[in-house]
Amino acid sequence: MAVTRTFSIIKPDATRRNLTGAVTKMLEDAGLRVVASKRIHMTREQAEGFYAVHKDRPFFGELVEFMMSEPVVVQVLEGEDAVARNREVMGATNPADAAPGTIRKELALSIGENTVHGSDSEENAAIEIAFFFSDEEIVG
Ligand code: DAT
Ligand code: MG
Repeated sequence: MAVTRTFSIIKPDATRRNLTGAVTKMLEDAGLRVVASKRIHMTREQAEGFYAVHKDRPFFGELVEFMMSEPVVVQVLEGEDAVARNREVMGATNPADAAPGTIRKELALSIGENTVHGSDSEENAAIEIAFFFSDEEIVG
């Protein structure tokens, strides 16, 4: 397996509860390396653009409002098979369904306020990384 990159967001429910470090530690303990990181307060344009794939879903409005509600930390993570490794440590979308030891099981509040985003494919990882980071901001 090759060393690859994925894109992660520490969501507003986590920054609000001062869990940026706790989430990052779980990512690092899972073998992922933070090669870029910044704290931002998403604009409506950013939140709507980033989640455009979900624009016809009933929860889209709620999702956009949530992502704009407090600062987030956007990160690029690097490691062996990073997309799959990150999805594994994140756990299922709904924390009620997430496996013990995963970030969402241990820390998430609900299916909406679920602590972390992670890319779902290498193709989307590249798109999502480019949405928030320039090449110069990523230091591997
Ligand atoms: P994931 O974040 O696990 O990739 P997704 O891409 O299906 O999940 O959905 C994106 C986000 O939208 C998810 O993290 C939280 C929110 N969401 C998904 N399904 C939802 C639902 N049924 N009710 C409220 N929010 C939901
Ligand atoms: Mg998704």
